[in-house]
Amino acid sequence: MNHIHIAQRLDQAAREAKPIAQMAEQEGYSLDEAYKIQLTSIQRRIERGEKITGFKLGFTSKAKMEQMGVHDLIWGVLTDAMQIEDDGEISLNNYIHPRAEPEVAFLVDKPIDKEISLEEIPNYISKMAAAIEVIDSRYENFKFSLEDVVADNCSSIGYCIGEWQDAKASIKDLPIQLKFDEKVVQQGNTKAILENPYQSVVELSRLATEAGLQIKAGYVILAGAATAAEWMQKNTNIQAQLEDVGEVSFKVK
Ligand code: OOG
Repeated sequence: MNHIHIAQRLDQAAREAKPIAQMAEQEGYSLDEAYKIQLTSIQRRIERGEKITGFKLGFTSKAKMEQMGVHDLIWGVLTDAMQIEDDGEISLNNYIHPRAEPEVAFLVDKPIDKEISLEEIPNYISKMAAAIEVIDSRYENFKFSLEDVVADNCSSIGYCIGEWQDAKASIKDLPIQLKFDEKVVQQGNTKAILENPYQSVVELSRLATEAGLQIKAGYVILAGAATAAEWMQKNTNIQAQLEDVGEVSFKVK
């Protein structure tokens, strides 16, 4: 199977909300090839009229690496079709086996087209918000290798952003919680995200530059979950709270 066929299969699995078997081991593709498959599947979305709205980082915390058994930082692409309105509603029927993660989101002010350092972040990012990412692996049983998950756009399916706030100078130690119907189901701290979630932007600037992609003004960057992910259930209100920054929520029907 060539990478176009693999991208088609993953794209179709997402559209039909039907899981498929893992393919990386059988097809023997490399990590570089997995990113090529990812971009090809994003290209299909763009051809259908979707617009790229940003990037997500994955496996930036130990909690996530341990939960999924994958230990390398990964990145994927967000599109407008993945956006969930704050205080909005989604139907569980459109997903395979979705999970929610509490995250920190950044808004890009100025295009990032080179590798930047932590000190340079304020030149490029001025807003941040509490966020929830919905992940929904296209693979059976939510099981995958590093190459599989990268080809599958890092399990991305949805994201919900709270009200943008001025980016704080230091975000190394902010408690973060995920609540289902007011009950805390996951709690952590931003220091779990690469010791400092701004480091996610630094890593993305390096990886995107290497891949020849620009991080445009207006793009959203999701820094990666601080905690393990939680299975979503019907008729639940899902909320994330990031101390000193804000909160965000949506309903699952
Ligand atoms: C892969 C995506 C990981 C994160 O925040 O670490 C991720 C997965 O667990 O399915 O989004």
